[in-house]
Amino acid sequence: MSDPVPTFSDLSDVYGSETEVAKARFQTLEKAFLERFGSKPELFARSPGRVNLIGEHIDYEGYACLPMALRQDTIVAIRKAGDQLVITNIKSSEYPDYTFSVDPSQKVDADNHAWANYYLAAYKGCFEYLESKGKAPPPAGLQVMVDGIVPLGSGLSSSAAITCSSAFATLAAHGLNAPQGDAATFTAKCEKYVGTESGGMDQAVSIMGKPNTAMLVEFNPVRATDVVLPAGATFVIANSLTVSSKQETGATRYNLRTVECRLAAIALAISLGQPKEEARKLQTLKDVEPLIQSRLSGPKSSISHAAAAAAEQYLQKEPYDQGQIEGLLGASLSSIFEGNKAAGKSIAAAPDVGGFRLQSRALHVFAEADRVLAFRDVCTGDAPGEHKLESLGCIMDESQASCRDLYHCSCAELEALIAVQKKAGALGSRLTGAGWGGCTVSLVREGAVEAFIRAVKDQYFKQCISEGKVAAANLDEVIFASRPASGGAILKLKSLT
Ligand code: NG1
Repeated sequence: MSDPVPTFSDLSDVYGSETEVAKARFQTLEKAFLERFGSKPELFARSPGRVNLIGEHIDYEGYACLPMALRQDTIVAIRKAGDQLVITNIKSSEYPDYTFSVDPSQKVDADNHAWANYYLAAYKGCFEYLESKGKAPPPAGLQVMVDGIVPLGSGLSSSAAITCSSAFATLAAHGLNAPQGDAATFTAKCEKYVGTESGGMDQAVSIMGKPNTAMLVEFNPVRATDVVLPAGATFVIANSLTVSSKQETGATRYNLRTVECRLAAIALAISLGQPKEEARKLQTLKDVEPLIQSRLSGPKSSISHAAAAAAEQYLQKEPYDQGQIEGLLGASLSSIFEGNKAAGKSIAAAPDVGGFRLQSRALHVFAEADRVLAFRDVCTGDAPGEHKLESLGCIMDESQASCRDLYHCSCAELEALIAVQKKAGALGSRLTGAGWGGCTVSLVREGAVEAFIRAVKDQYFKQCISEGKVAAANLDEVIFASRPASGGAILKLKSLT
């Protein structure tokens, strides 16, 4: 965690057996950069997407999750030149050029969902971090070209891939670097400039991911520990082909969940006897644990049961309206979330989706936090392999049921895909990432993967092809087996020829 983001001079250090494919991509990017800017880039940086195996919507509540880095990544080519930030994309017809001033204190216009906002957010985050360390260089013009292959809005964290790679490229272009732990912390903050009240799991695993191992990512401070997956376990990712953009739907979905969880934490703390003024300072459901702990006579392991029991006892099952919550908390919501524009939008939008559901959000978070540790314990335990696979599958299925019934972040397409996958032999199958669309992750026995993928293509994707949602030629991009891959890196390549 205190090691800097690694710098490599050879693509094989990052891409291993897939180096040739990666090399072709880097060559194309270098050529496009040369055509666009008249010079080759000085260096590249890359950071991958991730798949979360278990632990959904709990990172922003302070609880650990268990993701792994993917081979799909974002590459940023960069060069110091001129006196502006010129941000371009290799897919220039889909993603137009943007030009910004070099002033790191400029605001990101989060209401305008521009793709280049992610670069600008990373740029601001880098300077803020460097200033806090007294190491900020004078701002300089930068030419940037981005090439991302993590599917967007699909729960595989394309946003962390672009934010982290942009941050490394910016640091490296100024001859600087940062410890991985610091980079994970400041890039998580960057997403807030873009308008997402993100947790921190994605950036942590995008930066610290390693080949052949999933990671238990914990927070405050952010840290990652290897979790070796059982032999014979293959995780298959499948895209429901429904896109849910957090930037565009945040007010009623992702950001509203973060608001509901914080309100649930404050309401619980008050019910457990904490003075209102103090309770209103709490940020996460994990912050309520000491209060629950102090009332607990049994072992610490039963804390999540006690927390769930408290949520059932003290929070009403029906959604709250704003007036009810303000009465309970003894303050206006605008004062509790003062300065948080994203939360303000969610508070205004909550009546459109029936109000604030505090009990079910808290019940999901406490139980999901437990499932992460149970999943880790199965992986590291000494049960026979087959038994381990079945246990992991059950935990994943329980997580899905909770995401659907308590957190309300599934959708019809995800449910249909998961039903097909269970029928096709998945030991467990669940949405991954924020949900409301995007991808699923399924645990499949190694020897059964081919038949599984064939069955899902036939029973889910055939229909998508006929509806024009995907071309038959691209099916391998929407359903594929994944292995844990390398985390982020700076690439000062010897040669690309
Ligand atoms: P995705 O949907 O992959 O971007 C988001 C959050 C995570 C986490 C998950 C839900 C961002 C950048 N990422 O992931 O931090 O909260 O949802 O578990 O907002």
